[in-house]
Parts: sequence; structure tokens; C-alpha cells
Amino acid sequence: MSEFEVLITGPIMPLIREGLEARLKVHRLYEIADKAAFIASHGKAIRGLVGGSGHGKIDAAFMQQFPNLQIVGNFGVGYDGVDAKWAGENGIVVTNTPDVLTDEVADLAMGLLISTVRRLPQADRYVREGKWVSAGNFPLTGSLREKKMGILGLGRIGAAIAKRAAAFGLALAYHSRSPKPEVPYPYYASLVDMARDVDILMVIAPGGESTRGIVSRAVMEALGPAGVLINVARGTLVDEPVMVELLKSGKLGAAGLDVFEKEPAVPSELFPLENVVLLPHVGSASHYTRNKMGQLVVDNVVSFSEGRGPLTPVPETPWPLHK
Ligand code: NAP
Ligand code: 8YV
Repeated sequence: MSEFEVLITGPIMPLIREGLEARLKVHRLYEIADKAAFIASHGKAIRGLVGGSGHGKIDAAFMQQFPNLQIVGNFGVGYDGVDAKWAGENGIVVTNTPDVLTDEVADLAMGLLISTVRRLPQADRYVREGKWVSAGNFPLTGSLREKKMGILGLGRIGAAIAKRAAAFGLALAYHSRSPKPEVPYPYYASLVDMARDVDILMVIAPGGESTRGIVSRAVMEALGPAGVLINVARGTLVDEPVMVELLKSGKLGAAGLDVFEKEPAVPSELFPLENVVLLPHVGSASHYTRNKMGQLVVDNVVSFSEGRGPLTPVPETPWPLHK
């Protein structure tokens, strides 16, 4: 058993916990009653942190409690809960779980898009509530035919969504901070301009302060009463109160949402709306893909602890680190 000590910040899948426990000395912060006392007495021994969304922020103040911290293994490709810039500046490498979830999330994004436009959950409710018998056929819905979709964030998952959407016959465009020369779809430097020109806005850029509220009132009003917003990125990218207001008033046509600003809290004003489809952050949530993600967390931390370096460091903490 290695003397490399790791602290898991919140309840995590057994594959990760057991995979780490087989090789390293592991502490479970979430099972310790007096967390402050544990950190005060044991913080110096901790060299790795493992956490995920829903475990609370791994910010500078949290990491500073562990003076010998070397690695943070984030469960998820999105690491907006970790202050990776501060970590990099302080000799700590941060790893995430890219690629292994790309296809799963892209599948879910297309499923959510079709569910929202063709109102599949509403149609399912219609049958269960006996309305097919009592009220006749389900009302006709919108369509993906002859529609154009703008993708906010044409990265790994955005590109996988684009591939699927092209096969469905959608015309495509994208917005990111810089154009991608290899991409055949039109680039928009302005998100508002793209929203004005498309029928569907697919949001799949990272969370964090640099994208907070990027899907603003101006963007959603440009998308308009016939427009469809799909968010599989992070709730923080969308101005949520404004989105609720525009969906209620019909100034935004419909929304399919897998993510919310303060998960698991979802604005209750969305519940009675018939023009929204709501999912509990399940983009990567299949056994197959979560196992791949979990194994990558373990492999990163174990590889690092054995002196072989991290496998998937985030761009803010490129390996080897230069302090
Ligand atoms: P990625 O490969 O890093 O792609 C992110 C894209 O966003 C890049 O193309 C980047 O292009 C663009 N971008 C970054 N900052 C931007 C900004 N300020 N404005 C506009 N575009 C910006 O990441 P990924 O693997 O595709 O994952 C994307 C995100 O999806 C994750 O960060 C995570 O939050 C979310 N996600 C959600 C789920 C779920 O369960 N719902 C699952 C997995 C991932 P430029 O650098 O050119 O701007
Ligand atoms: C996970 C995600 O649900 O990878 C991400 O960024 O949002 C999802 O795959 C999440 O990270 C698990 O905590």
C-alpha cells in the first residue's frame, strides 16, 4: 500500500473509491463528523483530492488547507468547481475526464433536442393520463425539418453533436472564442447574431466565470418565440431568471435543460410549463460511460502517485508543471 494519501471530498461511485483504496491510503471526508478537526490534524498528509460536481467547490481557500497537495482528480470533464488557475500557479495538477463521455453526452443532447421539439415527454404524459381516449389525438408539434442549429462551444462534445445533427439534416453554425479552420460550418463571432439566424441554440461550452450568463436576455430574445434553447453544458451559462420569464411569456419558444444554476434545485416556475423538458443532469449518466469516467479518475491519481505523471491534465495545469 502506497503512503500517498488521498481525500475524497464527497460520496462518489464505488469504482473510484475502491480503485483508489486498492492502491493508496484513502480518507472519505464525507464520513468524517468533525471535518475541520480532521483537516487541521491531517491536512499536511493529504497529497491528492478527488471530487466531483455536487461535492462543493475545490477553490483556493479549500486547497490551501492542504500544504502538500499535488493533484486534484475531478470526476467530470467540466471542472468549473475547481480553481484550476490557482492550482496551476501553486504547483498542483488538476485532471478531468475528457473524451470518454463525449459520445454519451452528444447522444443525450440529440435526445433532448428531439424530445423538446417533438414533445415526447408531454406525449407520454398524454397517454398515461388517459387523454388520448378522452381528448383525441395529441396536438401536432414542431419539427426539425428545414431547421438550422447554432452550437455554442464547438469542442469535443459540440463536434460530436454537430456530426449527429448533420446526419439528421440540420443546417449548422457555431460560436466560440475563435474560429476553427478545420470546421465546415459558418462561424459567428457574435452569439446574438448567431441566435438571430438559427432556430435552435445548443449550449455546450464550459461553465465558470468566463461564460457566466453568456446566454443573456439579448441572446434569448434573438432566438425568439419560435426558438428552441437546449442546455447540456452548465446552468450558469444561461441567465436563468430571464429564461424562465421568456419561456412563460412565449418570447422564447421552448427549452430542453439537462443542467441548472443551483442543482439539484430547479426553478419551480418551470414545472407547470408545457414548453420545457427537464432532465436531472444525466448527460453522461449511463453505467458504461460513468465507469469509463471513474476509471480515468483512478488512473490519473494512481499514475501520478507512482511517478508517471497525470494522464489528462487540464490546460491550466499542463504537465510537467512549471511553478
Ligand atoms: P471542450 O472540448 O473543452 O470544448 C469546449 C468548447 O467551448 C471549445 O470549443 C471552446 O472553444 C468553447 N469555449 C470555451 N470558452 C468559451 C467562451 N467563453 N465563449 C464561447 N465558447 C467558449 O469541452 P467538452 O469536452 O466539449 O465539454 C464541454 C462542457 O460540457 C464541459 O465543460 C461541461 O461543463 C459540459 N458537460 C456537461 C455534461 C452533462 O452531463 N450535461 C457532461 C459532460 C460535459 P474556444 O476555445 O475557441 O472558445
Ligand atoms: C457529470 C458532467 O455528471 O463531465 C461533466 O462535466 O457534467 C457530467 O459528466 C458530472 O461531472 C459528475 O459529477
